Amino acid sequence: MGEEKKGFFKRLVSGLTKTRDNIVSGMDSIFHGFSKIDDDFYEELEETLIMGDLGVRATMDIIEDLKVKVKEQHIKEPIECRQLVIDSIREQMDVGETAYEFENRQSVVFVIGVNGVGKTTTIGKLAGKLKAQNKKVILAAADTFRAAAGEQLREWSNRAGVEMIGGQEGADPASVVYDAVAAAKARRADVLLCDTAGRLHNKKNLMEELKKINRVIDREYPDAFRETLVVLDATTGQNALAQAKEFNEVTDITGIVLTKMDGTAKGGIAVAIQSELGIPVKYIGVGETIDDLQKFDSEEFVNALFYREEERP
Ligand SMILES: Nc1nc2c(ncn2[C@@H]2O[C@H](COP(=O)(O)OP(=O)(O)OP(=O)(O)O)[C@@H](O)[C@H]2O)c(=O)[nH]1
Ligand SMILES: [Mg+2]
Repeated sequence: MGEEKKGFFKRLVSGLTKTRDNIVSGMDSIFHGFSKIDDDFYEELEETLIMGDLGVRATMDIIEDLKVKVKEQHIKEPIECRQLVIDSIREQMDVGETAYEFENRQSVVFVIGVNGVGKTTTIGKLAGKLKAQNKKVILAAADTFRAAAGEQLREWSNRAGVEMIGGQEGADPASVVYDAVAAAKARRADVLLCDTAGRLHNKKNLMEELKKINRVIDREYPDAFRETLVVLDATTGQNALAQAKEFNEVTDITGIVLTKMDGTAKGGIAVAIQSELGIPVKYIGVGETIDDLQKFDSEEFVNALFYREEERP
């Protein structure tokens, strides 16, 4: 592992401490507490995974998978199931190889989510990452609902050293995006990142506005590769899942960004979201600074989630 990667992994491990304590202690007491693999064992395990916010569907899949393997491999000891459960989650969470294609294409990243989940912060962090790869990045400040929103994005654009296109408070967000697309074309930008409002006068308004912005991008920038990221706050657990479902009705979501994974005990929600929606979690936020966004790596994730410091493989 390179030094930078090591640093990221460390942050991930420390960010997931509460989630790990939550899930691992429960699992350990089952794996060590049961002397044989029976219905009670499976029931307890099921309960622990659900309590760990992995969701009903993912939990059922994991248990089914485990039962098959236990039978096939003639496993007798509960403790042997531990690794099987971990492997099962890792396989389920694999994002696939094409997940970050937008980084290498001329693309528009449309970032949506309810208020306060971390959209603007995530865009700032992403801009920093892309800039570090020598990409030409432009930010579109399409949250014109609050005056402070544009200023907040401006700060991030300065921090990341990228350009931002904004509008006055109350300006039509779709027209800001229209201008930003024109700028992206004129300057041959690699990636255009669009920030959006998380709250309007009501939810219907918000959804209609997002559709409108989406249409502008489709119409004005048809050649651009499209990435639509829904940002979800991991601390809200099952609520995050419900939000993702709603946004998925408005537009085709291509990925999830799960923020505030640091300090939450509900990090297992990443597994639930992937399993229930079939949409990959592509990034996770583990803090408030520009370096605190990581690509989702299922191997690292399960390692950080399940192994305590002293037993990490
Ligand atoms: N601890 C932690 N805080 C985060 C993370 N991501 C964002 N935040 C914080 O969450 C708060 C809200 O972040 P914003 O980026 O403003 O959220 P937003 O979705 O743009 O909010 P609206 O524009 O109001 O819809 C800020 O205080 C951020 O610093 C994260 O990964 N970890
Ligand atoms: Mg914002």
